[in-house]
Amino acid sequence: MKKAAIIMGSDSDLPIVEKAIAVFNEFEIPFEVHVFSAHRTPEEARSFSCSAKENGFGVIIAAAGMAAHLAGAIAANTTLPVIGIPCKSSALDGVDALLSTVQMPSGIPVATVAINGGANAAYLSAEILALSDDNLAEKLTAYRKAATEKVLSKNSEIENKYNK
Ligand code: RP5
Repeated sequence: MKKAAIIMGSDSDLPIVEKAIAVFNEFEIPFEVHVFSAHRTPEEARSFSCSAKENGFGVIIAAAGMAAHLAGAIAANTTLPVIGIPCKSSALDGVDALLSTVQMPSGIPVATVAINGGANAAYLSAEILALSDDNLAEKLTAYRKAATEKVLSKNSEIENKYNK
């Protein structure tokens, strides 16, 4: 299986990134984690992005807050799918990061998840990697089935309690 990369703009983004790490561990997806900033360490961010494909990565998650250019800067230097996580780390509650991440120019896409959406970034990564890994695809199908059963069970509890 190809690896996933998780790049964060600052170690202060780690609590959000940990949600993605938990999902990768759950699905036994190989991954690397790095702190590269589009603004503070642009050369490192560029170098990683340029060589990510040849280094065995299949998807890149980029988590950043404030003027969040990290996902876009990474996407500029690779044709691998890039998933942006806008992080809530400023007085603007993450809306600044959301708009900075999602409003990419045509031809250089960034798939943007919700503000602080670390888990969904990893689930989407898993779906991308599963396109070429049948074992992972089966795990995702089983996960969805279990999630459906869990909600149906909660529904039964609520219905039995309130519907006379
Ligand atoms: C962004 O600025 C980082 O991704 C982080 O969300 C935010 C604040 O960074 P620190 O000042 O906490 O390092 O570049």
